[in-house]
Amino acid sequence: MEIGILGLPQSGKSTLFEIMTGVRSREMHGETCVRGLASVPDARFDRLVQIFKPVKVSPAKVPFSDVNAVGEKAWDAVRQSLSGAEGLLHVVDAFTAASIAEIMSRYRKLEDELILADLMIVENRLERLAKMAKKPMTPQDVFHAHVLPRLRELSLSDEERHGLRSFSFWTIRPELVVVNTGEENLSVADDFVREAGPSVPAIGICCAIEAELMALPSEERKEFLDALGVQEAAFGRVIRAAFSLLGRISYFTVGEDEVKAWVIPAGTKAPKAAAVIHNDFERGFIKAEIIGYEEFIACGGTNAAAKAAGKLRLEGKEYVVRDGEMINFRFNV
Ligand SMILES: Nc1nc2c(ncn2[C@@H]2O[C@H](COP(=O)(O)OP(=O)(O)O)[C@@H](O)[C@H]2O)c(=O)[nH]1
Ligand SMILES: [Mg+2]
Repeated sequence: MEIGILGLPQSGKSTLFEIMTGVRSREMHGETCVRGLASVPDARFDRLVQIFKPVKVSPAKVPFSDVNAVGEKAWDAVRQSLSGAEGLLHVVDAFTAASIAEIMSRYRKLEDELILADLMIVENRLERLAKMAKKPMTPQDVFHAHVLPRLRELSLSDEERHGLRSFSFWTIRPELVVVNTGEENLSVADDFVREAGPSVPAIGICCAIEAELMALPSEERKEFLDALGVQEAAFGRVIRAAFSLLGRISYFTVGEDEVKAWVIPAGTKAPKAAAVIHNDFERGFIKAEIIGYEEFIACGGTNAAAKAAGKLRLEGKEYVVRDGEMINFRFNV
């Protein structure tokens, strides 16, 4: 479920990547693509950690990739490094821009390149298909000939998306725009949202302030945020938005040994959700014992109290797991 970071040179990609993952991308000279994991901030998870005080704490994670490529071959490097990325984060430099028009034109410059890159692939493929028109087409050829000319207008099903996977198209992947604002000009992100319209998910952040924040010892971060008058760091919102952009949710397993958030696609049924922990959990699935997070807290934050209040449910194979549920799987192999 990797997310690739895209943007024009010097837009703040590596700065953002470093803040989110803690991996020092700019110090890794000679590495074209740097990968790192970002923890997804979740107040519910933090509360469960407070309650259970576990030995091990395992929040949900999202993998990000930062590409360090310059020069003529930069685009090829980006294309190759991010071919497997499921989603994209497009960082736009708004901290050196003089006007919203300039920000929009920077944003569109890269978007146009992405569209063009996809169109070239489409055209090559269609040309090849036209040449072999006299030969019998495979079902895949037929599918490509049908879908490729209409790529941008389509809302693709998962199956169709899968059938196009080998092309690594940019424009069919979910994308979140990160407007990297100046220290004095945070509201320019709202202007961007107004200009780009509701179909473009976007978040404003000032990477310079966030980098300063992360350079502080963790005890001092809270004071820094209080001084800014905000509850949490903005990069946390970026990670969360990226996480939901990919249609992921998390469920929790809790105990004194570990509190862990497990990541699954929204709409996953209980046995497949269990397989994320171990294949045996799916193979030998019997039931899922489930307590909703809100109900657990409302009952005072103990399993016994939730059980006594009748909040523990037993669900079977067809149950679709929901975000924030606390689950204990019963299985037998
Ligand atoms: N003033 C200011 N500078 C920034 C901000 N974000 C990044 N920079 C600076 O812009 C330069 C390019 O950043 P970098 O993350 O390396 O960009 P990349 O080429 O997209 O990876 C660095 O000198 C950063 O310190 C910001 O929000 N405000
Ligand atoms: Mg960089």
